[in-house]
Amino acid sequence: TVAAAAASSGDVIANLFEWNWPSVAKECTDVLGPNGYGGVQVAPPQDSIKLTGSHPWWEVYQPAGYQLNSRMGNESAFQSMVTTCRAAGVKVYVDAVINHMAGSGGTSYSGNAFTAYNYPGLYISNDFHHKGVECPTASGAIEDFSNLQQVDFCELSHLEDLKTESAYVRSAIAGYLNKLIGYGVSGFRVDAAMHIPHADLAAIYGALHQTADGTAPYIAQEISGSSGALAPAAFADLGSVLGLSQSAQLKSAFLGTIATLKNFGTRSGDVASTKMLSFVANHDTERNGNSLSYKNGATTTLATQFLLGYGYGRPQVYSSFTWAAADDSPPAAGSGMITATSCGSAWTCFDRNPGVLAMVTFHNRVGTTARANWYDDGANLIAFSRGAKGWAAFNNGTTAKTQTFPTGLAAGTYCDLITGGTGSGACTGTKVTVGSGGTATVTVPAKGAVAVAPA
Ligand code: LAG
Repeated sequence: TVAAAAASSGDVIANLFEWNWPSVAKECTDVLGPNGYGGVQVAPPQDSIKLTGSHPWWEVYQPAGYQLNSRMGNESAFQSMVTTCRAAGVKVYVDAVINHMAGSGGTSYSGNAFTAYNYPGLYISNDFHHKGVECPTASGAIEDFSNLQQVDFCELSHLEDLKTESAYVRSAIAGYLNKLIGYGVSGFRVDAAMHIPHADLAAIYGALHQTADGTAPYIAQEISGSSGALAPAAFADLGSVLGLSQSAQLKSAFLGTIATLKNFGTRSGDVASTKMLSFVANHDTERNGNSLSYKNGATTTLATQFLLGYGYGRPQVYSSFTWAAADDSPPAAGSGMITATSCGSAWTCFDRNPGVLAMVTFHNRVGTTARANWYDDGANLIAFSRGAKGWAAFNNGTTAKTQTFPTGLAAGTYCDLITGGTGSGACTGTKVTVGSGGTATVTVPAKGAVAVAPA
C-alpha cells in the first residue's frame, strides 16, 4: 500500500515537462514541497516509439505499450519518484496518452518491436479504428476538426486510433491507469481527450480505482475544440479541462494591454473555476504560438504571477527545456534517455523563479476568497484584492508606476512577498502601508508585481 501524501499546503501544480524521474523527485524534495506546491505533472511515462537518429520530444506521444520504461527512466525510477514526491507533500499527475498508439511500426524504449496496428501481447488490428470502416476520410486522418465523426474515429496526425468503444480496449487502458494509481499517482492529464468519444471516457474513468489520497483521481482533459460537442464545457461533467483558450487570452493580454483581463474566467465558454486547469503555456502552445513561452522572458514570469494571484482555475506552472527548432529533443544521451535537469540555459526552471514562488505563497494564503477592488488604468496596470486576505498589483508596462489603490485590507503595514516577504519584525523588501480608508500608494516596478497576503 502507498503511504498517504505528507500534508501539502496547496493545489498549485508544477508541470515539469520531460524532466527525468530522478530530477522530478529531487525537485519535489528541494523546491516544490518546501514552497507550497501541491502537485507535479509529469510527461507520459509509458513505453513509446524510439526513433533512429534524433529523438524529438514528441516520441513520448507515440505509445508502444504500457510498460513504464520511458525516456525519463524505468519503472523503479518512476515508482521511487512518486514515493519521494508524496513524502514531500507533492501529488503526482501523469500525462495519459490513451487515444492512440504510435504512428508506424518500430522499436520502443523497452526494446520491443511492433508493427502497424500490432503491439504484441496488447493490441491487434481489430482494437483500432480504420479508414473505410469507422473513419470516413480517404486518408484515414482527421481532416475536419469540427466533424465529430472524424474527430472520434479518424487518426490524429496518423496516430493509430484506439477503438475505445471496445470492452477489451477500455479494460487495457483502465488497467494501465489503475497500475499508476496503485503506485500512488493522484490523477491524469488526459491527452487528446477530445478525440475519445464522451461515453468511452466516462466508461474508462468509471473503471478507475480510488487514489491513495482516498479520492477519485483528478482528471484534466485536453479539449482543443471550441463549440458544441467539442467544446471544453461539453466534457466538464466528466472532470476538469485544460485552459487552452485562456492561455491564448493571457498571451494577447500580456502582449497587448492587461486591463482586458478584467473578464478573465467569465467569458462565455469559460468553465467554472473548479473545472479549469489553467496555465500560461504548455509543451504544445509554447511551440505553436498560441501562448507565451519562455522566449517572452519577464512577460511570461509576470503572466504566471498574475495567474497564481487571480483565482481562476487550478494554476499550473510550466517548467521545461529550451529549444531552437520545434522538434528539438530535451537534453539527452545518444540513446534518447533524458539527462538530469540543470537549471540555466538548457532548462527554464520557471517553477523555481523567486517571484513565482512568492505568488504560490500568495495563492495558498488567499485560498478561494473572492476577488474585489479591481483597478485598472485602461492599459497595463491592474490590481485587485482577494477579499480582505490579500492584494496584488501587476505592471506590464516598461516603466514603474505609482498609484493609490483600494486594497480591501485592514489598515497597517504589510510586506511585499515578491521582494522578500517578512524579515524578523520588519520587511526585507517593499512595504505596503494601508491607511484607515483601505487605500495604499504603491510603486509597481516595470514588468513587475507587488503582492501582500499576511500569513
Ligand atoms: C496531444 N494532445 O492532443 C499532445 O499534446 C501533442 O503534443 C501530440 O502531438 C498529440 N496530441 C498526439 O499525442 C505531438 C507532436 C506531433 C507528433 C505527435 C506524435 O506535436 O508533431 O506527431 O506528438 O509523436 C509526429 C509527427 C507527425 C506524424 C506523427 C505520427 O510530427 O507528422 O504524423 O508523429 O508518426
